[in-house]
Amino acid sequence: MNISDTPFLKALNKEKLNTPPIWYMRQAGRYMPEYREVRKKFKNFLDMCKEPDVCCEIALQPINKFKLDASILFSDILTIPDAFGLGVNFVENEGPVFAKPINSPIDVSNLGHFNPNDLDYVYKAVTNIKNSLPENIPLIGFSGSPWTLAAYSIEGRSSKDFSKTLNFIKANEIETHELLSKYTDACFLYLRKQVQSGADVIQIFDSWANLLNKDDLKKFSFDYIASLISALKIDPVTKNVPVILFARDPDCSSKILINTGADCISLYWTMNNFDMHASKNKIALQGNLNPKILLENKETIKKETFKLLSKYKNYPGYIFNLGHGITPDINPDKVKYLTDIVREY
Ligand code: 1CP
Repeated sequence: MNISDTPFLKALNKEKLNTPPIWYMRQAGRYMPEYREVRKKFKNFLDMCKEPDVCCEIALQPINKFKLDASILFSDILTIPDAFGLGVNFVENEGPVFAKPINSPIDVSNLGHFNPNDLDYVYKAVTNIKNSLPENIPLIGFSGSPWTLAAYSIEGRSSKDFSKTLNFIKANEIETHELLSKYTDACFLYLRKQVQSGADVIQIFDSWANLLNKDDLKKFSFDYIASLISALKIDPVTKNVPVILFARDPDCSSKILINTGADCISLYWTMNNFDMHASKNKIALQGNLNPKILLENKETIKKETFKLLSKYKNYPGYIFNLGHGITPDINPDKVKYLTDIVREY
């Protein structure tokens, strides 16, 4: 079977399908008892990501359980800052904590050189997952966007408002651009290796796009995403690999998203006014059910899902997904129910 004949790749190629392909952001994760069972064996989450066989086992859990149309590499976006030597640890109930965050402009100039081979454990996971998947299930590789990686690296942890980061970029614009350029080059090399190892599609996560106003969003995030995508589109290894861009609630017009060069936009659940006329036949769309709907009863889930499906049913190139990741408080039975009703619609 040629991977381009699968529903997921057809949708990314802007084909209209009767039933949309389905996958979920964070489809492998804490909401699954099978995942929690494996997770128990590791103190630091990143140590688990460094075990390709474990990543493979976890990536396949939701595929086997829900028969989804695409698999996603099991890893994290913070592998790149870790490879730059910033020392990423995942602390229980706190999330990521950096041992050596970017505190001053000098830290940017002192940042080491990125060696893509330091992330061999990720490429091994890609190959293992690809070899274990049924041949008709495409595999998504991913990276964070340069901006989102920079935000974690400066903040040194997760945060509601990333105030340290926003102060830093205002005070140190030149060094911020230096950091973003280094991360853009690293993302390119990293994604290229993932494709060489078996990834069929790429997704870029700009999870902290919402921190920036219109002008800064272009300057600090989307210009770098556009240059990353254009590098992927001219490289012989990656040029035919579709790129999906997820940006959380960005302060920009639909046109700006369309013009990033991505093949598909993954819509955050609040992005209900996206200009589908402007994107039609140019770009595929993915999304965007509010993940919190999965906490409601089945009747509500069905009503909201059918409303969404009717909105996108004539759109050429539509992929069913949530507007952001599945949260740990969601019951897996609801994920099964959701998947079944999308196929039944
Ligand atoms: O303790 C645990 O079990 C760790 C929980 C967890 C999981 C399951 C983390 C920590 N990362 C992941 C896996 C993961 N992360 C995947 C693969 C799983 C899948 O989709 O099936 C992916 C694609 C990511 C990417 C990722 N990591 C993003 C981008 C996606 C998004 O949700 O916006 C981000 C922002 C991260 C950072 C991260 N990783 C983990 C935590 C706790 C955080 C911090 C989140 C925050 O800042 O609030």
